[in-house]
Amino acid sequence: MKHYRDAAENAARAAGDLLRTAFHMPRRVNSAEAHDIKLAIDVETQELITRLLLEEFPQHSLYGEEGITGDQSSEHQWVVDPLDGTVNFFYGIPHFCVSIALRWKNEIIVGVIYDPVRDELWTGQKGEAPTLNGTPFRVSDRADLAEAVISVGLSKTGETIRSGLPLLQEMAHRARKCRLLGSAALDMAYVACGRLDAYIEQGISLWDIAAGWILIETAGGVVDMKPRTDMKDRYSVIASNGVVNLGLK
Ligand code: LIP
Repeated sequence: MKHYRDAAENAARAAGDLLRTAFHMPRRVNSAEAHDIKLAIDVETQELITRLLLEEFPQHSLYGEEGITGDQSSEHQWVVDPLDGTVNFFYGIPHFCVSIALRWKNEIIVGVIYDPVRDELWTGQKGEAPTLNGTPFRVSDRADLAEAVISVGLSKTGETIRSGLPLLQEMAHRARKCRLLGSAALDMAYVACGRLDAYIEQGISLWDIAAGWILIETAGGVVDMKPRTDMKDRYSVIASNGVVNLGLK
């Protein structure tokens, strides 16, 4: 397991170095929609991660936001978002990250999230306390929603915005504060280390939340992921410290 974790950390740091440099350079846009932008750097970063991980583990496969590599039925599958928070990156908002998880027989066993701007590396593995830059952490213990800070994501489509806004309105009235930070993976990492008490989003992809899932679970929190029946390969996620009373039906 340590071998997998070290490889994920090395790949995340290498990808982070590429993104940190590219952040100060002109953006090359591959496509732009009403609520989403795809950049060339997303693809280049996933190519780097794929090369580093699959050179070390040729039997493994990779499932990423920018495409898949290898036999997806292989026992070991890397689940990767090379640049989470692409719209933030495009607009020069320094809140984005690299997210890398390893799934073994359908169970996430390793997760790494790296914020190259703040040089913050979250690492989690099954059966161990997770760490932030080497220091162990736990979720918060705030149970009262009125004292909680919640992040809500609205994802990328009119449908997810329509279904997310009522939730955002409800949480804005009931929680101390609500945030829309624009990076699901960093939202998950922030819940895991107690900076946020919960994160909610409808219509999110597995690569956005896979690494964060094991960080939160090993830090004592709870992640409720439900596949959306109306959207292919999309999930509704409620991630929390496990004690905050969100009162959601
Ligand atoms: C983003 C997520 C965010 C969500 C955005 C988008 P990307 O991922 O991190 O939570 O609201 O719509 O899905 O596209 O930057 O990898």
